[in-house]
Amino acid sequence: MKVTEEERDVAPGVTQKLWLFNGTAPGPTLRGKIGDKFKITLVNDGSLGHSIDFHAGALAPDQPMRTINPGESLTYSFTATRAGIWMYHCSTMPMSQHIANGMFGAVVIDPPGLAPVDKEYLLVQSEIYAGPQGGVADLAKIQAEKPDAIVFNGYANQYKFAPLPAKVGERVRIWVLDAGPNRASSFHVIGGQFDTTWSEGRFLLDGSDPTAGAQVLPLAPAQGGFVELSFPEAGNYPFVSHSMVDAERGAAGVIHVVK
Ligand SMILES: [Cu+2]
Repeated sequence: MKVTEEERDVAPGVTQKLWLFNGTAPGPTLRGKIGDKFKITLVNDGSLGHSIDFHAGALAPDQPMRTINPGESLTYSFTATRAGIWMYHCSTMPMSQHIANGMFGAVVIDPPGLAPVDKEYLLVQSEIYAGPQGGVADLAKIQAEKPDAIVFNGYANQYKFAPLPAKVGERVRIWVLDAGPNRASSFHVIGGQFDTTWSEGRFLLDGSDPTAGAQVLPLAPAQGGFVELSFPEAGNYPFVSHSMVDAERGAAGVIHVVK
């Protein structure tokens, strides 16, 4: 995985010099199953020290999570022994700024026996504390917890501009990770009800009781899970963080459902 520092748009008209894993924020989603061994080479092609911390594996952090200087690399190996959508992030201080400036992503380790679905999406919620145009995340705004935007997959309102498609009656699974760095997420689909929710290692609802449903998937910073639902009729179903000020800051999109 290569760390670079590159300009990216994070909202209409807002460009920031992000710190990135493999050129995107969120970084690439890694996926595997219980027992898989992951071996990641981290290469620092940036101008500052950076590092990586994978929540998906348990190990002594001292060496693999160490900060490396520009031009250096390290190898990080872990074995996935527990299912979930696990955060990874740069852990170089100030960590809040490294995460807010783009250094986060997801590792999905599928729960054994998870049934296939018709459509699967993955959303990572994060916060934008815009620095000057073309600059990096504003540390004073981060420390004051005053975000300019809350975003799914790195760009404010992107799925309002390009809705996620689904069909009436299809089973849709949406994985959600709250990368923070600071704010919780209350993931909700307007007009939808979740018949299945899974978070942090267990089903909250396993879909077996047709009279049981959920309206949100609550996630503290760094928590993740998934929801499943199907749509009763064609239409445009918005999804939001139901922390409403965050939805209004850009944590909102649309699922476009057709017959
Ligand atoms: Cu970093």
